[in-house]
Amino acid sequence: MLRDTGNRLTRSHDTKSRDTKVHDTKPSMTKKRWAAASGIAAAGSGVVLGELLAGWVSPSLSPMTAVGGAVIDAVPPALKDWAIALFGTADKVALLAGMVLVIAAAAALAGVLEQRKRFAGVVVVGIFGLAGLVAVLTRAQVTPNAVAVPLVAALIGMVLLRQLIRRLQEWKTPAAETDDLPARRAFLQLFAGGAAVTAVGGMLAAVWRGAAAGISDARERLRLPAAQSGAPAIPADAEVALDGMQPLVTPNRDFYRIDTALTVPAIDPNAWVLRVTGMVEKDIELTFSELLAKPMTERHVTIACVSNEVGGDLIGNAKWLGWPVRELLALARPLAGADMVLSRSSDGWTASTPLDVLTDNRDSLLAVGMNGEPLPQEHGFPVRLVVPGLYGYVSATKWLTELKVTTFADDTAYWTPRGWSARGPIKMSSRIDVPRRGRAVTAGTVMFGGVAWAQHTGIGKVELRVNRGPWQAADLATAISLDTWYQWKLGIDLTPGQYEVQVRATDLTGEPQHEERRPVAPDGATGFHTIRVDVKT
Ligand SMILES: Nc1nc2c(c(=O)[nH]1)N[C@H]1C(S)=C(S)[C@@H](COP(=O)(O)O)O[C@H]1N2
Ligand SMILES: [Mo]
Repeated sequence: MLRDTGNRLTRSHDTKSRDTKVHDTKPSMTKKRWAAASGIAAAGSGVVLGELLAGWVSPSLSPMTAVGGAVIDAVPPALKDWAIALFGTADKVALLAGMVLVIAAAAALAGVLEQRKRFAGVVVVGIFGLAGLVAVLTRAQVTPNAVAVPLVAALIGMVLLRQLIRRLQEWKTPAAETDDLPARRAFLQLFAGGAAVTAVGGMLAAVWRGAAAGISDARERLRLPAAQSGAPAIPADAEVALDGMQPLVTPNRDFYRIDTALTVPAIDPNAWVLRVTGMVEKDIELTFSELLAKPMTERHVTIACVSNEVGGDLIGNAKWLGWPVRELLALARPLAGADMVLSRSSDGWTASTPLDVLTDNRDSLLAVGMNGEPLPQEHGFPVRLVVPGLYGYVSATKWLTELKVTTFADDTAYWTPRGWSARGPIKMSSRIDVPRRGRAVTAGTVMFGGVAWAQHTGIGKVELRVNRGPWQAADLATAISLDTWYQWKLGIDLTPGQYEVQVRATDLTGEPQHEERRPVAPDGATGFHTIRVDVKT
């Protein structure tokens, strides 16, 4: 009651009294600053409680991940390079931090506005809630629960902001010669509550997301079946003994990661189903336990990203365990005229893979295992596609949920309208890994080493040339298979000085690597990897 009166009394004076009052007995913070802080505590409470609520009622889609996902999808192709970096791992943290900063700034502004004009700040908070709602509605994982969350979050933020500012005004009335202690306490209590919810809840939400709601437990407990068709043994001479070489099989923790997922999808394997739909005689639904009961194949396959620059490291070789996709498609029986499979992940990302690549006798897998363990969550747990010979963006769908048999004429995958080719066979390439960048090299026989790949075709030879001189054949190690990279090495006698060294591969059909430098877009870079070597005495 008293507060109401105070509120009405003070409202008309608000605008004139918004800055420092020299006669305040507690001058530590001005009214304006308290208003800004109130905005942050109110909006922070809304956001954090929204994230926690989402963790409970809508684990696969929260307002923050929805907004982040919408931002990622909306990145214009012109900002492609930035986007590519973004789809790595570290910059996702940067995006989240950026979102938090923008929200905090807007919330502070909302607090100040609300203090000047009743409901002005509340409207700002409401607009942010609406933005969250729109973002959620654009996501593939949208459910009624997911839609409710930003509404609840916005309501919390709006009510809390109004209450905080009302109490602030009762405390810091322009007329007050001395501090009004009860009013001050009333404000500070609510403020401390909001700040505590934001801080503690924020940490809880972060931990919760990090633990991905128990999915990592399900993954730990999982026992993968043995392969009925095991991976051929790695030939003894497949690995070049040379200091500084990359391992022939890339450990999971070092495997490059590329995707548009702001937070790694957490999929309960017991709830997972794969749907085969579209131009098929028979729709199919496959559960995880049904999949694990199928005869498994294990193969080494080197997958690569179309965004890999010449000489880049967005490529890795792993031993994948899975059921051949062609077996599943054979059960569904694709209709005549179909020429593409649009694979879809739990978060709505899609890839367009030529149907024949999934039905020919190469080992395109519905993969559940990577180097002897269940797929790591960031590499697609519980099930992903692995297709020898195609770039990841047109084949390697992680967190797989649907295979739609269709045509290139009728359907378009995620990256196609964003400036990338609808089809993406991997281009042959080669890379020099030794001597490492910046490593001192002494005159004499200098050892060079690296990798070359032409998945599903195979490498015939690798050559080096110094200062554009004649090509010299390197020792090519034995392949694991045509679907993996090959290691190579070559010793070259060099006297002290500066040299330019280039590498070129030729595939098993005799086709040499293209010298012309082309950018990664729209369908993969070409050119020779070129390094400078500084030979010292
Ligand atoms: N769901 C989903 N799957 C995806 C992507 C994605 O953005 N979302 N990116 C693809 C791309 S561009 C590449 S190169 C590979 C990378 O697989 P990795 O992260 O396991 O190395 O995953 C593919 N699968
Ligand atoms: Mo990629």
